[in-house]
Amino acid sequence: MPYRPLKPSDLLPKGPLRRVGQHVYLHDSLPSTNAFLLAEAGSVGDGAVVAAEYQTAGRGRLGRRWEAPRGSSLLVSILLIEPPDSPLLTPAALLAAVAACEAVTAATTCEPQIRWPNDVVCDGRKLGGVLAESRPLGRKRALVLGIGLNCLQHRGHFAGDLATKATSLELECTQRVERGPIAAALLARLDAWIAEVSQTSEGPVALWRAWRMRCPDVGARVTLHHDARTYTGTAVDVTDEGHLIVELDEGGRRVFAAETTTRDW
Ligand code: BT5
Repeated sequence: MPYRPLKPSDLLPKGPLRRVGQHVYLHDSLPSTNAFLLAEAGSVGDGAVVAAEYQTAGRGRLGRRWEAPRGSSLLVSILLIEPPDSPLLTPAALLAAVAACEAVTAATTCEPQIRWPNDVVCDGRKLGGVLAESRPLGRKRALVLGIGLNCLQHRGHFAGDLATKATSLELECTQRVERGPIAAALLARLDAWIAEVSQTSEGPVALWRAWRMRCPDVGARVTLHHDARTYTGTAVDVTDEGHLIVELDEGGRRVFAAETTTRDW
């Protein structure tokens, strides 16, 4: 796939950032940008950003894989070193999904939505995914926000079940897709939300509102897998923690946690 390799200056927006992007590491290939920052959290410092053109073991949730041809995508992770009771820990994935939608909306002609829990979708197909992971780091926690956004893929790049369920900005946008401005917008929106949620009392509510505005799932039919069982029903609401409340076809309501539930397309 023809692509222009990303440069550190592509990733940083023109305006100043508060926290994100203190150090930017660009790799041609890594096992996983999230794994890199979790392993190096003690040495790379708060606000570090790592991006890779290719991942040999890109991670999804619950042990799944994230697949992207070399140079096709934005594969980016951000490290935040947080106190153990940080207000960023619970909404981290939600924050990254909102920032990814806002960045794509600002930098392209595509306006993605969020599909519960944190898929970034366009026209019902998956454009991107986010993975938030954390681990103890001394008395603090290393929180890593990882974002994968499909940018330059053509139809033939999506194999197997991705052929019908994935999409890219190249396929969705009317204009030429350049990864640099999207990456810069992504870091700017992450930086803004991180400051708002961690420093203002209204931040978490504002983030939650932005997430709901982009998530049309209330009222949608859903098939969910949890604890080796399949559930079907209608989504009726989302809790403050981001869990999905479902009116089950078998009767009754049940709350499904984002971290332990998978959803059929
Ligand atoms: C996610 O997991 O959607 C989170 C993906 C996060 C990837 C980023 S890339 C940078 C950072 N470093 C990492 O190692 N990871 C993060 P989940 O909801 O579990 O979805 C995974 C599922 O999405 C897979 O099982 C496939 O079905 C599908 N999938 C894999 N690659 C895809 C792609 N490029 N586009 C669309 N769907 C994909």
